[in-house]
Amino acid sequence: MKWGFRWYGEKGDSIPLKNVRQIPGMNGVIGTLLNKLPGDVWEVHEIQELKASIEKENLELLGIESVAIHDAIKAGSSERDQYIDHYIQTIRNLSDCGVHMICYSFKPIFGWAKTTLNYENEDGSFSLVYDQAVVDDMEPSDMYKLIHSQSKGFSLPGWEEERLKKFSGLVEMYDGVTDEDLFENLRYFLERIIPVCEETDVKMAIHPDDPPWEIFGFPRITKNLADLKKILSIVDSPYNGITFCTGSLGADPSNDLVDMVREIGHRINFVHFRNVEFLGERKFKETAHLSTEGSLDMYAIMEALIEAGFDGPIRPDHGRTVWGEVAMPGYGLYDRAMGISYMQGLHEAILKAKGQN
Ligand SMILES: [Mn+2]
Repeated sequence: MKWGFRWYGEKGDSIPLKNVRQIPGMNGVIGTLLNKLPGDVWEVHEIQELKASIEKENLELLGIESVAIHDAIKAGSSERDQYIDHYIQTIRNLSDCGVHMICYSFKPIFGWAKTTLNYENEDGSFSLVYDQAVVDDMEPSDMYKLIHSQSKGFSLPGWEEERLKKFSGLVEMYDGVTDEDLFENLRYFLERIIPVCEETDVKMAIHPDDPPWEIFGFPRITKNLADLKKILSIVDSPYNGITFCTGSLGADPSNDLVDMVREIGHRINFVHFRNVEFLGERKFKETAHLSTEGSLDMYAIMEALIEAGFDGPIRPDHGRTVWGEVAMPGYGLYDRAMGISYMQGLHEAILKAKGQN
């Protein structure tokens, strides 16, 4: 496995790379170009600049999170071919720069949602919480206001001001788009890009829904094992893979994560490792990474990933905010650093118990 950390770039992240580098055993970061809007081509010189800034600190650019998909592609509107061409050019440019993994999602309007970004735990740390009962009393546009009001001035991925301005137009664009339509639009996209990914050795990794159920009546097609298997069957290629996000999929107790890894582990191209605690029906809190802190068995998930032969990038997903750190909610340094050390500990112990290292 390649141990990574999500990093938003010198201008977008509160955490300097030298601090990431000081976490033991780090291989690299999963980077992004924050100035890119969905549909833009990522130019070679821009990718090179990002890559050089990371390699300067002796870290590797392990992949991109995310190259966002233009809404014309997701909604299946008439301009989609032009944006698919742009996406293909970005895949080629990333490959030319030696970047071989792209995380993306295929969700209309909301990439992820939470109802509290700064929930205070009894130990004084802060967590992200989702409560369906709160969402049931909201209009979709209220979710933007809520996230912005709690983001502490950071621009949160998927909740950019740009998209907020276009919100009513987006709602109109997806009017009448069913789950099946969204899936067919994903098929159209994957059938065109995966041959290019095979040619250029760039692995795609679709991120699941967070939370993994329908919200505000918008279609959602990445919620569970059946959904993911259906997506993997569109193009049966290792380049058409998934981001196995334990905290997203694991928020639904009916998703058996270990079973999922056994079934589709050979198609996992990227892992987000995060624990959640079930607080009630469709209500959960993001916790520290340890099994003892949440509802998921992180040991069993790590063991399943090892048994599946997973050797791609893995990173700690959202952490709590601890020790008074001022950071983007979910993306502080300290709790994610503790998280990755725990992940590495699990990994070493499991391999040694198997006599493999
Ligand atoms: Mn994730």
